[in-house]
Amino acid sequence: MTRHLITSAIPYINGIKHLGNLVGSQLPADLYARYQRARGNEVMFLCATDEHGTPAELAAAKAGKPVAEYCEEMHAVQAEIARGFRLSFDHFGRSSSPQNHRLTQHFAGRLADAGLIREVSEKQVYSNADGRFLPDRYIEGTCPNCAYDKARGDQCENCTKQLDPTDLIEPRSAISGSTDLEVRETKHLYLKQSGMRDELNAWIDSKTDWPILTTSIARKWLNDGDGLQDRGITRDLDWGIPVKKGDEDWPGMEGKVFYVWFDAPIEYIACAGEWAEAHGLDDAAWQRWWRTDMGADDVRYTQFMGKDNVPFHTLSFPATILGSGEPWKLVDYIKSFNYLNYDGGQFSTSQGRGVFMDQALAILPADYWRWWLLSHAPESSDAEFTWENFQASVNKDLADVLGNFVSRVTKFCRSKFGEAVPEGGTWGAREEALIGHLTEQLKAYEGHMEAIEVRKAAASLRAIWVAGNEYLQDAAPWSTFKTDPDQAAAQIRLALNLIRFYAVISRPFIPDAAAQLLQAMQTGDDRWPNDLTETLGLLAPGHAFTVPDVTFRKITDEEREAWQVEFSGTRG
Ligand code: B3M
Ligand code: ZN
Repeated sequence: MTRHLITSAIPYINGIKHLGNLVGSQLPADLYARYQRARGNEVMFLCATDEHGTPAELAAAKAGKPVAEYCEEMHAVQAEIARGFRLSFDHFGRSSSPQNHRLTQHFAGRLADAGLIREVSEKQVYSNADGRFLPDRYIEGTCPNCAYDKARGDQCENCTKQLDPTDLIEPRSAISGSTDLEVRETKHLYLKQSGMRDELNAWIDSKTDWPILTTSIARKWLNDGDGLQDRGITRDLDWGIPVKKGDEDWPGMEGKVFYVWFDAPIEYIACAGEWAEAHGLDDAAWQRWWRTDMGADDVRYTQFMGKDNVPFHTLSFPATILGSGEPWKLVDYIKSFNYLNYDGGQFSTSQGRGVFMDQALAILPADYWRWWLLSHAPESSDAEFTWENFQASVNKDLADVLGNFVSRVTKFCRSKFGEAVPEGGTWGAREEALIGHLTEQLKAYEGHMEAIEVRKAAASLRAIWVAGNEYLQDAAPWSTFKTDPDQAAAQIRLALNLIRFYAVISRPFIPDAAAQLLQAMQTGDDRWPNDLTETLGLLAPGHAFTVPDVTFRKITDEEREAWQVEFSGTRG
């Protein structure tokens, strides 16, 4: 038995995520966690909301709520949607948890003691009316390039020009609108990660089995000019984790918080602490996942994320962990994803373009989305969601291939033999050939799942479903029945066992359908198949079953067209 620690990039708190976010981290992480559990391994699957930083503050302000209250509400909303998609987190934590406060301050203290932190004086815009420093995006004014009057201090949304706050004409505070601004000196902490280049390079070099997408991004940032610059890890914000050195105050850092990208990855660890607390367990219970001196040396740790998050996970977070000098578990494998595009453009949270997680669930059950998204995961390149493609995949793979197989087999059996596995007949060459073929296909499927080749795994699974259909077509028990009912019984017995087999191996992709099929087959036996001859005889003659309701329905052209129109604009 292996122990798998699995984390998904933690989604920002500011709003509901779109399907592109989902397929880039949480969903494939769930697929892998479910697969490893199904193989009998011990799994700790963690995710959380990323609650700090300016986007959280801005979203709360827009919602007219105190940030803490906004975050609490949005956490509950995201947790509910995650349940809707059947994301099987062992814990869905919060980066604002007390555990993360303590741990983030602890890491900062260790890094300071190791001489890896330096203080830097900077000039920053201060708003007298608001009584605070303003981050770049909190300053608005007229764009010097295109005269757009709502340009932000970091960028003009209208002409996309990157800006400095001092470039803006008539700058004002985005919070109060006040123009009473001045430039003041302020001190910040920097993590001296530039000095760790050799150590990080050696670490990345040792990861020869990582996806090229992951290592190429890491190498680019490590070795291209200023990629590994020292990073500011503090900010002048109200909301966040107060800057402290362990549990001591940090002179000169009063009123400042850690930068969101410093504390967010630390939440992966803190989340395990939250999990332990939620289950009334002690520190040793979570530390055996995270500390190599507490048993985590035999843990395999896999992270899932979109490609834009790779630099933080291959450079900054490892620098934090290595720099602490403490025996924390480092990641063993980073699975990263390209982008999913939406119907000729990009999914966009800020513009509300595409399909968002709550909207998707309002249209169709989770399994339909899980299947499409995973079988089209943007692995080797960007992928695109179109409604035509979605309709075609659902109708073909789920309704025609899998759903139809289940319905034909169970209904035929009910009408000719009754609602129990029929007796009589024996397997012949056709059945042996099918078992041989399925054994090979299953091995391929398992190989792709182990390697986290998501699209290939989906293709193998589909091939296994297809093989059952072809067998049924070829054996044609409905005609066999007329001349040799015993033979037809043996064929249907095999086919009913295939339904159970499909339920077990398809569960990581389509958990609800799998549960429905196991229930229809009236079995709680969800053991992963080992020897297929044995597996396909588990439901013995006389075992009762029921005909399930439609497992997957088809998407009609009218529905597709209506959704195309409904989701062609942007969300308000
Ligand atoms: N919240 C960015 C994102 O959702 C960020 C990930 C943090 S992972 C520690 O894409
Ligand atoms: Zn502009």
